[in-house]
Formats: sequence, structure tokens, C-alpha cells
Amino acid sequence: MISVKAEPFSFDFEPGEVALIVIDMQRDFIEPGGFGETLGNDVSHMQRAIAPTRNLLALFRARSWPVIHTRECHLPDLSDCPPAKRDRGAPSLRIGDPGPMGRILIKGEPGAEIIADCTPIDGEIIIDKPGKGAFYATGLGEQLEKLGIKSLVFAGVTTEVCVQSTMREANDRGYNCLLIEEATESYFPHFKTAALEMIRAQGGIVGWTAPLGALQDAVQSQFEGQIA
Ligand code: C5J
Repeated sequence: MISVKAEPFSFDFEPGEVALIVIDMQRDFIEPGGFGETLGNDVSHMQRAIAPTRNLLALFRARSWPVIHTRECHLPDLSDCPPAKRDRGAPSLRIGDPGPMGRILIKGEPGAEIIADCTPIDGEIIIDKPGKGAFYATGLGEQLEKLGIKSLVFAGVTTEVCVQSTMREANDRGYNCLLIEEATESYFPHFKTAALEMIRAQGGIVGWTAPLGALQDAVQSQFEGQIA
């Protein structure tokens, strides 16, 4: 058992039952010209999450623990994009419109790809999802069951939308969920702060949060003296 100093109390997991879920570290959310920017957001906030997410990936890869990447995107014919999602608000470009990184939020287009710093490696699972939550209309639940996962470590963007939605879905399905604080970002810093508080409030009603260093320390002390 590995015990991480987390809020609201320690997050304990078995090494063979943990997976990392990296939510939507896509060009469309992180780089100028993508979906996030078309909605009027300042995408520069996302930069802060990149290095910590890369370090978290390195930690899981070093142990050969499962890594899952998600991508929010739609089929080219938009058959999986409800009009209520596409038509909402007044973005500068809508889902499916051509933009500087290809069609906005469409599977296979450059904008829907994961940023270079977080590119999946062989053997890692990629889940394309039409919704904000990664369990909705995907095979994520079956994949986790097949792997025998009980605990999920979360990173990615944005904290209060796809990350929190997926944590809530996972929590309802019985997973213990830990969000790494520096490895997630919002376009609105006060939303990130509020989301972290919501997740760990009421005795961890959605899950736990911890700094990356707390997870690194816990893993290191567990394996000290052992061969990786
Ligand atoms: C949003 C996401 N914010 N990945 N998607 O629309 O959080």
C-alpha cells in the first residue's frame, strides 16, 4: 500500500490497482487558434499544467503503471455532437468549423491531437470522448475493469469542466480519485481553486487533491532500495 499525504486525508492505493488519467491535454485546449480560444479564453493559463503533467507521466511510465489519455473530439460528420453543444453561445468558430489547426474539435485533425509534451507512448490507452466526462459514450469503464483498477490519479484540463466531470463519474463508479494540483489548469484561476476545494470538501466527497511532490515522495519511499 502506498500512502500519499493528500487533502482531506491520506490517499492510499495498491501499486497494482492504480492508473493515471490525463484529461484532454490537446492542442485545441492549450494552443492559440483552438476550441478553447474560440470560446474567448486566455489559453496561456494552460501552460502551467504541462511540466507537472509530463513529470507525472514519467513517474507512471517508470513503474509501468497504466496510463490513459483522453481527447474531447467529435466524428467528422458531427453525428456524436448534440446541436445543444455545437450551437451554444457565440464562439468565433464552432465545433467542426475549419480553423488554423484543422476543423475545431474533430477527431483526426491536428487540433484534436495531444500536445507534443504529453504524447502517448506505445501501450498507453487513448479514449476519444464526445462529452465532458470520459465515461459517457466511451469504453473507459470496461478498460478500467479489465485492468483491475481501483484508484485513479488525475491530471489535465480544464479543472472544473472535463477533469471534474470525469472525477465525479469515476467517484460514482466506486473509484478513489486523486487530482494532482499542479497538473491541472483552468482558464479561470479562481475556478481551479474552487474546483479543488469542491472535490476535497465534506470528507472528500468527490476525491482527494495533493501536490505532485507528495505523490513522488510516497512512491519513492515505497520503492526505496528496490529495483524499479
Ligand atoms: C472544455 C475540457 N473545457 N476538456 N473541455 O470544454 O475541459
